[in-house]
Amino acid sequence: MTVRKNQATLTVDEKKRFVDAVLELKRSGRYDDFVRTHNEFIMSDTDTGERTGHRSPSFLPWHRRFLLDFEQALQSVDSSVALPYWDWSTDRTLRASLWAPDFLGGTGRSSDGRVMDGPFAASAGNWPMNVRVDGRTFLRRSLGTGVRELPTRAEVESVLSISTYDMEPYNSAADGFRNNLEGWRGVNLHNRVHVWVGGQMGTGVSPNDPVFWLHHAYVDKLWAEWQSRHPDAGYVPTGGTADVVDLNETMKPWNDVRPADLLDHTKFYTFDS
Ligand SMILES: [Cu+2]
Repeated sequence: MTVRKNQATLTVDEKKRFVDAVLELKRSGRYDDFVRTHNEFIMSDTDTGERTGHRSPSFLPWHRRFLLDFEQALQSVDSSVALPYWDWSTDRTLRASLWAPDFLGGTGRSSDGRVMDGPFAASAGNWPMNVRVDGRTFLRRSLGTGVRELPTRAEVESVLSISTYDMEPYNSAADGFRNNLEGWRGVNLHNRVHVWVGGQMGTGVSPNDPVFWLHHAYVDKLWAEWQSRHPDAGYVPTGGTADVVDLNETMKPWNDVRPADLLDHTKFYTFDS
């Protein structure tokens, strides 16, 4: 059974195996398929039309399935690897071991945002930006400049306390847990982390930065924490909603999985705590 661990607790060997598996997916071309898929959904999910991956109730189950696909791809390279999560409410500075050269590398240089160290630095030669929204072919970050502060634990708690999963109009204007976690409303958790990292993470091709997976693994964990705090609250809507994925409707691009199939993460993995 896969156990997803806090990235701060990984051993040197676990970090190396994770990085090596990611680099192998990149080398084989499989990694860029994930970047492409994510960008296609970012570009097509709209508040007034069909919406599946983002700004909609299915934001959470869609990313859960997307991460499962990626984790299974990693495990096809090295069966010992699981996705780690980044608790950005705790590991909230540039000094976090997450950004060390033996893991994801640090922030970009000020002139052009280019990441200069770690296994994903352009200079290492293993991380070309093939799926991109502009001409720049190197991984970029500007940690803590687009927005100064990552969310605090108190802000996370305030969102976990919201007892309704989602609300009409089921888009970026909605109240409820999902939209406050996604960040279009309220204290802004998930969206703010993308902006805090900057570079490709602030764009539709955000999976170009491997921190995407660690960020979303923590967002996914917060969904699980919300479920255990609100055992009587469930995914909504439950049927007949235009442009929105109802509980028992299948989701694109897979077309064989429904939110209902993804509510219980313990069918697929557990967390270290
Ligand atoms: Cu995201």
